[in-house]
Amino acid sequence: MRIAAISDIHGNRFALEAVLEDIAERHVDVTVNLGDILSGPLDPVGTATVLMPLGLPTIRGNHERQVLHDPPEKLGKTDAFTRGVLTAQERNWIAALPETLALSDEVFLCHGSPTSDLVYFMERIDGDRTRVADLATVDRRAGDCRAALILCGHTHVPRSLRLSDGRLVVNPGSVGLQAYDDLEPSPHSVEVGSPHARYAVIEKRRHGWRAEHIEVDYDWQAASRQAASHGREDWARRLLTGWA
Ligand SMILES: [Mn+2]
Repeated sequence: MRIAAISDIHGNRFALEAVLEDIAERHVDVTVNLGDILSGPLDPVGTATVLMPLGLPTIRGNHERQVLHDPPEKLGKTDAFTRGVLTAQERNWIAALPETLALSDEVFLCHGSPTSDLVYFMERIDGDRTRVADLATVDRRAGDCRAALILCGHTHVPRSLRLSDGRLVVNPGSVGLQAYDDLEPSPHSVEVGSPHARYAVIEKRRHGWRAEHIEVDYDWQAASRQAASHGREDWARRLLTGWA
């Protein structure tokens, strides 16, 4: 079984199309999408137009929830832009997505952790940065999820950790956004440090699941220009550099 995992596309159609082309050459059995799909000052509708006909096993992220349900005064600039451009077709699509999904007895999909779309599963915030969390903490966050392979997204940091009982937790990183700032739970930056789109291929081998993290060249200049044209110099800079 070979699985391609994509996550945190954030409306970046340029990055998504490059990643899908790369996946097409890798002979996977299934591609799964781990949420935060459309929210971004780029091309939310175009991104949905590429994804909807593919029918990939897909879960929603916190941004799908926020775009659909947050009251206007709570909505950030990026989610507000996204809400403004989505039509009923895209709204209905994301509204129907599950929060988590058991792909099989062995493979579980979640956005943050198995119990929350906001928890950083494998990271902890240290000052204004994130670091890898200790294994006991990651174990605790896995809760009673017994799947041998747990796929998550949300932090945009490509990472794989093996828990003490052998379960593998994999975050493929972000397809569409390699750096961001957040104020919750305290102000911090996340930065991958390069602009490449990220995803992962996870394969079941004789001794268990193994992840390969992949970076993909794409036209990040075009993505950056698109963000700038929508008044988002902050996104334009991050897309171009991978630094916050
Ligand atoms: Mn995200």
